[in-house]
Amino acid sequence: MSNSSHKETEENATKAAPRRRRLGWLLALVAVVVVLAIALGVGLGVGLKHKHNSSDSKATANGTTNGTSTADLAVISRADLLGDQSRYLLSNRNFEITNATTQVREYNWTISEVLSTPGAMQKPMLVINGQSPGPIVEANLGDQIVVHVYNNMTNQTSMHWHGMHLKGQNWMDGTYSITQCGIPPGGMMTYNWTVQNTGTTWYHAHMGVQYTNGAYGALILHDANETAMLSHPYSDDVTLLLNDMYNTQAEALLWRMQAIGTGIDGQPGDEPAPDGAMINGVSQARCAYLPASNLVIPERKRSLVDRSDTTGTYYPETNYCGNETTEYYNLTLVGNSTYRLRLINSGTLANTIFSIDNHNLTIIEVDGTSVEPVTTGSVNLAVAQRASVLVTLDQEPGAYWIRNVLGDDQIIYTPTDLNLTTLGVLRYSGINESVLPADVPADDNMTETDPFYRFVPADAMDAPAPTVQQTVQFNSQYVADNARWMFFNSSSWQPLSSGEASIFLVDDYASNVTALESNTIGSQLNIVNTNASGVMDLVINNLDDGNHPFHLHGYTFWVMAQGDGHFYGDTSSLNVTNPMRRDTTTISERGYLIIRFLTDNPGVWAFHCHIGWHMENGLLMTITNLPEQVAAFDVPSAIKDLCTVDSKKRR
Ligand SMILES: *[C@@H]1O[C@H](CO)[C@@H](O)[C@H](O)[C@H]1NC(C)=O
Ligand SMILES: *[C@@H]1O[C@H](CO)[C@@H](O)[C@H](O)[C@H]1NC(C)=O
Ligand SMILES: *[C@@H]1O[C@H](CO)[C@@H](O)[C@H](O)[C@H]1NC(C)=O
Ligand SMILES: *[C@@H]1O[C@H](CO)[C@@H](O)[C@H](O)[C@H]1NC(C)=O
Ligand SMILES: *[C@@H]1O[C@H](CO)[C@@H](O)[C@H](O)[C@H]1NC(C)=O
Ligand SMILES: *[C@@H]1O[C@H](CO)[C@@H](O)[C@H](O)[C@H]1NC(C)=O
Ligand SMILES: *[C@@H]1O[C@H](CO)[C@@H](O)[C@H](O)[C@H]1NC(C)=O
Ligand SMILES: *[C@@H]1O[C@H](CO)[C@@H](O)[C@H](O)[C@H]1NC(C)=O
Ligand SMILES: *[C@@H]1O[C@H](CO)[C@@H](O)[C@H](O)[C@H]1NC(C)=O
Ligand SMILES: *[C@@H]1O[C@H](CO)[C@@H](O)[C@H](O)[C@H]1NC(C)=O
Ligand SMILES: *[C@@H]1O[C@H](CO)[C@@H](O)[C@H](O)[C@H]1NC(C)=O
Ligand SMILES: *[C@@H]1O[C@H](CO)[C@@H](O)[C@H](O)[C@H]1NC(C)=O
Ligand SMILES: [Cu+2]
Repeated sequence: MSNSSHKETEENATKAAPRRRRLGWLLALVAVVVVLAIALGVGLGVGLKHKHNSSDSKATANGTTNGTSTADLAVISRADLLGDQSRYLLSNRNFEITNATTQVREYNWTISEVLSTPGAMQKPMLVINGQSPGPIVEANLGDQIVVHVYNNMTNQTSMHWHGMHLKGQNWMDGTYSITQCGIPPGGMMTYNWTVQNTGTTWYHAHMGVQYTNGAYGALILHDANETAMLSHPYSDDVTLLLNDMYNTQAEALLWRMQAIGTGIDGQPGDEPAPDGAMINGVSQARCAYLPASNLVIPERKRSLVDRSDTTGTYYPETNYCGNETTEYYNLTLVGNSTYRLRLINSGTLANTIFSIDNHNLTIIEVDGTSVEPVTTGSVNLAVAQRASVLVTLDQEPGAYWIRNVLGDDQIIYTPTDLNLTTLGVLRYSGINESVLPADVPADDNMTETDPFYRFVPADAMDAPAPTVQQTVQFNSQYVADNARWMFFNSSSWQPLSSGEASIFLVDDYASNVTALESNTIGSQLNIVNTNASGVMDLVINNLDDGNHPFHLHGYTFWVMAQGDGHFYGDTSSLNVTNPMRRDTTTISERGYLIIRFLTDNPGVWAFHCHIGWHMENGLLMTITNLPEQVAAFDVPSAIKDLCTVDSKKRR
């Protein structure tokens, strides 16, 4: 019932290889179980998954999407891609943290496809106003955010504001096929929402695996009353986006990963391994991973590098490894001062373990919640998790390595030239910008924070008693056609038909509460709450042998319990004294998680694993609160109209 012990973390650190070996017999076992399940008709979800329909994207013979061949794309230099790097320091943004007034913060964004070089090789990217990471969106509690998103890509898109409560504004959540239809190519949508909760977070495209190609950025929301700020003086505030990175276009990797019968590496279910990592968009990744070129995909017949392939995107063989000079992310700060570093795992698969050589870090905020300080040598964040840490420049003036080390527990195979460590340089002011740290020692500063560490909120709040408990389970399994998908109970999520979004289906169903109470939308798992003053416990059992960082949209939930094994008991006697509140938390392999939240936020809210590959394999379910209120939402007609365009012009 208590949180996972530190022992588990140590096991995790060394388990990449064993997991691989275990997979062999586990899969054999699963295959037997699935065959039995088919025979017995057991409701394991077998066969319910429809084949993902990727044929509606037009690809030309050389693998580019219709309308844009990569040869036509604008090429952006690394310097232009990164933009003004001084923007990561709050003091350079002329932003006033205040609770005296509120204001409208308006942004015009164009999302486009370009070629650029964040590491050693050029790659196709999605950029916002020509940059990746995109602009920093910043506001005070109570401000109105207005972002006009122009889609200059060949595919549809949507933009999500991670961790925002959006009470009464569910249609601004930006989840494709759930709270809106896609913004079509050449189209526009205005996101217009009120800042109701604050802290360090991020925004990202929420359609397919688009954000992996670069459509993401920091979202920094201030509260003049924030405990983390008021109880810890610091001289400036620095934002650091940390993520894994892929030199291949994410859609190509996804297509390979979902190849029927073989997956990306001959082992269905294995996730594409990253080629390196980034610190604020700067990478030292040298090569692009592609599976062995002779891998035959039974149902798709052709390999990714076969130019006669008409369904996938290929990556030119001549460019598997690049030879552009790589750079380090530079950060110059004033000696003897203390800074707040806002760390964001904006990645797709791997945890990031952040550290600065010779400097301790004190964690003061996690996922927007001020916490009792914890001092550590490094901070381990799963995908989509955030933490603010204090660092004091109390060492000999000089240059020190900043490290974003990828956790290897999610990385199943080792791509060419993968270095788990991506470096930046912290320089004390006065040190010449050409000075590098003396050497590149091993990652020796790893007094790692347990990823399941139970933080204590600094603003204590006890959890209320639950009024309703639901238990779900998830796993990864083969279906009848030998594809492998991920399931919540017996359903594996995929976007609804073109022109449909769950929020509008609830509308249609409002007169048919029975349909809703079957806990499905279409054929997909959707838990319905109709009590406006309810308190829900969601118990999630992980039947899979991997760790999964889960995120609930629209909420900062109470983490009531997590641990090994599966929970099938009653949750009403769990400890309610000031549990941690956050929006993304990891469910360990074959473990469980129990979260609690009020059912007072009307809307259709996604609950999903934030590993991009897993979400695309179906590891997503929805929670619909107060369907009558959802049906009565006054959604702007311009947003509803996206569904009309969508059904006519999909991708
Ligand atoms: C590209 O789109 C145009 C216009 O929709 C269509 O006529 C053409 O056949 C498409 N080409 C391919 C290769 O799909
Ligand atoms: C892609 O294929 C088309 C048609 O086969 C050809 O005209 C075009 O030159 C090719 N483009 C590249 C970049 O190879
Ligand atoms: C956004 O674009 C519109 C139309 O071009 C313009 O009127 C407005 O001033 C722009 N807003 C910002 C914040 O740039
Ligand atoms: C557009 O979407 C299709 C289907 O997912 C994908 O194959 C293609 O690579 C995407 N193109 C871009 C530029 O994202
Ligand atoms: C993207 O922008 C270019 C230049 O403004 C324009 O010609 C093109 O039509 C736009 N494409 C889309 C899909 O909006
Ligand atoms: C944003 O929403 C507010 C409140 O509903 C409204 O007053 C304002 O006009 C909207 N702004 C835009 C640009 O749509
Ligand atoms: C505004 O924030 C300050 C702390 O920065 C606090 O002392 C003050 O009471 C707050 N005012 C309101 C109206 O919340
Ligand atoms: C801010 O803190 C002050 C002093 O503790 C309190 O009076 C005020 O209500 C708080 N404001 C908000 C918005 O929480
Ligand atoms: C990289 O180096 C190789 C070998 O020196 C050379 O053949 C190739 O053209 C270079 N590629 C680029 C993109 O500069
Ligand atoms: C920090 O302050 C101490 C004591 O004043 C001084 O000796 C030291 O040089 C300072 N360090 C830096 C980096 O400024
Ligand atoms: C970091 O903290 C540990 C434990 O408090 C302490 O032993 C160590 O000296 C500190 N390291 C630095 C560089 O301050
Ligand atoms: C970091 O500083 C070095 C030395 O000035 C410079 O060459 C490099 O381009 C900088 N890195 C980035 C990402 O700007
Ligand atoms: Cu996952």
